[in-house]
Amino acid sequence: AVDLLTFGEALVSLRTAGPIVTGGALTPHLAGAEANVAVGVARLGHRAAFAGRVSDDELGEFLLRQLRAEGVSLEHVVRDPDRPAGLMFLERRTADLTRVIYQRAGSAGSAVSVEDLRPALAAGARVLHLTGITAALSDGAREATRWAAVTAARAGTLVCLDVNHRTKLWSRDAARAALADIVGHASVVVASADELDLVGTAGADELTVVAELLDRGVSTVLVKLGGDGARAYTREGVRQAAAVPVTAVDTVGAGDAFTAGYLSGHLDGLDLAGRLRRAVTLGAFVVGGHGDWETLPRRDELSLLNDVQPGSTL
Ligand code: KDG
Repeated sequence: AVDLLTFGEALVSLRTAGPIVTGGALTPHLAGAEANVAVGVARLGHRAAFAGRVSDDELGEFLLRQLRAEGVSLEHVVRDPDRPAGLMFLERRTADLTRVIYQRAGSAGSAVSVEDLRPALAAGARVLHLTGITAALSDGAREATRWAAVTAARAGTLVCLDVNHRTKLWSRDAARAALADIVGHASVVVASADELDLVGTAGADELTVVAELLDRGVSTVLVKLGGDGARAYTREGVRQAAAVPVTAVDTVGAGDAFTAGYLSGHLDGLDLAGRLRRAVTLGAFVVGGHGDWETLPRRDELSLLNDVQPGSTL
């Protein structure tokens, strides 16, 4: 069994340095929330596996090569000869605004099914990481996500669900309805403050949703607060962690890094304060560099940002 199993859509992200309409260079990168988490966990030396469907063409090869280079196990990936890779254009519109354009309808990743996932779930994992993005991709992907949550929870695997709401994929009401069937099998729920009511009563405040989740058997609710750090709720109460101060150059992928850090801390047996510390540390590494995951730390780099000032040279 691996330490962490995750599945979803690995995307080819095409990043621009400026507005798309003016043209210029596009650089391809591996992206996708679950792939980002797998890389984050693997960089820290845990055994991470990524499953799901990947196009059987050069773009799929590119995605798998990136994941393989990061030490992520791909044994249970299914190649799809008929469907294309999902694409995401990340347009750097201004320094403070990045815009996303998806071309992912009908992609290989969106066709993931229960049958695709059976071998990976049977092989077992200590942690299964799921996100609301996969549930948004197709009816089959939503059912596969729900099935994986049920199956893993029954096997005693810790199930982590990141709400990860994507407004370009579905409405808040559709997300809330779908996630209601999944969240009851999760032990750890991750959300930003504005996503929290997607796993609870519509419009309810943070404390109300947290109480609902703890009642449903969730053991830890993590609320991401960006530059303000994060809050973690358990039955014992609430704990707050400050963000690690960095110069923010690109926030894309920060939430995935946060989750990877938290789950790495769980795998290492750290207490809640230690898990949160690692979560905000990984978030800071990604916010402070370009790319979804490229600047994530190796284990020997975890303390690298301690006492760093703008412009520090080591
Ligand atoms: O969390 C970063 C993700 O937004 C990015 O990698 C793409 O998974 C992605 C998505 O569906 O938006």
